[in-house]
Amino acid sequence: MKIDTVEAIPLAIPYRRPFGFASGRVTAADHVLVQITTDDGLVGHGEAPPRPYTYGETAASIVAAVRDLFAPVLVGADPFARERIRADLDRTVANNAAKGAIDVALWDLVGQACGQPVHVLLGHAADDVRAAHMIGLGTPEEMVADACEVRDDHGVDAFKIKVGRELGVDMAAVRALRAELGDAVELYADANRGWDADTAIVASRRLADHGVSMLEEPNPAADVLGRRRIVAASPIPVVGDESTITLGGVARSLLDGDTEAISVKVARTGFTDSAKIVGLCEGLGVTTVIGNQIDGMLSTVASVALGCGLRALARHPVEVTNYLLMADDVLADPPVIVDGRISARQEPGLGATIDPGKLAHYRLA
Ligand code: MUC
Ligand code: MG
Repeated sequence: MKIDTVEAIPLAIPYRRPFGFASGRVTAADHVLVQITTDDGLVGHGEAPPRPYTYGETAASIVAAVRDLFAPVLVGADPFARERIRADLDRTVANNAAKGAIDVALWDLVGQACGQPVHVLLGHAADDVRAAHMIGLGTPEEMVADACEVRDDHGVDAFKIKVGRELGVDMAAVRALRAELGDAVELYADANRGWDADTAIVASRRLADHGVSMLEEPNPAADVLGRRRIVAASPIPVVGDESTITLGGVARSLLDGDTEAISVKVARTGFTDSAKIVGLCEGLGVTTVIGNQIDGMLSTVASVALGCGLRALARHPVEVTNYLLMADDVLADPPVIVDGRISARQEPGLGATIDPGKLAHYRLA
C-alpha cells in the first residue's frame, strides 16, 4: 500500500458562541482537514485546528506546510512506515498541528488496512472513557450556565475551568461553579500562562481550598525560576500543556521540575508521539491526561481512540466536549456523550465518515 494523494482542505464552520481563554479567543472553526488516499483506494483523515497563540500556526500555514513540505515526503510512502515518515517530517521544525493531523490520518489508514479500530491497535485499554468539559472564560453566570448545559444534556461530571485573569474574577467563577455543581464533580483549572508566579502561588492555594485538583500552565514556563517556585509552593499538581509539546520537551520539563503532570493532545502529537509521551510519563510515575485543542468532531473521535487505547489515559476524564461549541461539522456521524461517558468507535481506523455534502458546504475555495 502506497500513499497516492495528500490534501489539506481549509474549512470555515461557525460557532454557536465564542470560546475564550487567557491566551486567545476562538469564534469560528477554521480547521484544516487532512485527507490522505492510498493506491488501493483507502482514505484516511486527520484534523488540524490552527492555534496561532499557542503554536504559531494558521490555517494558511498548515495548508502550505502540508502541500509544500509534507505531501512530497508522504506521496509514495507506505502508511505503515510511520516512524520513517515522522523522521522525514521532523526535518521541518514545529508545525505541530499539521504533523499531528497527518499522523492521525496515517493511523486511520493503518486501522482500515488491518480491519481494526485505532484504539484496538493502540492496546485496547477500555471501550469508553469519562468525558471532561472545558469551560471557557466568561462571567460566573455564563460559566455556570455552560457547565450546567453539558452536565444536564450529557451527564458530564468533570470540568476544566479556564482561569488566568485577575484572580478575584477567576475565584468568583470557581466559587460559583463549585456551589452550583456540588462537591462530587471533579474540577481542575487551566490558566494558559495568564498569571505571574506570585499570583499563581496564591491562586493554587485558593483553588485547592475549593477542591480544584490540578493547575495547568499557570505562568509562562520560560519564567524558569518562577515556574519552579509555583511547583514547590502549589498544593495541587502543576500540569504542562502548551509548554510540553514534544517528547524531549516533556522530558526536559519533568527533569527541570517545572511540571508534575502532562496534558497530551492528538491534535498536536497525533497517536505516535502522544503514545511515546504517555510511555515516558508512565515509566516516571507521572500522570497524563488528554486535553482538547478546541477540537472538532474528527479530533474528538481521535482523542477517544487514544484514551481507550492506553491504560494510563483511560483512567482520567478526557476533554471531548469542545465540538459542541461548533454549529456543525463535516462528520456524517457526530460523537455521542451519554451519562458522562463516550465510547470508542468499533469500525476499522477512526470510524469517522466525512459527509460529502457538509464538506462541500464548509470547505473554502
Ligand atoms: C487548553 O487546554 O489550553 C486553548 C488553546 C489551545 O491550543 O488549546 C486550548 C485548550
Ligand atoms: Mg491547556
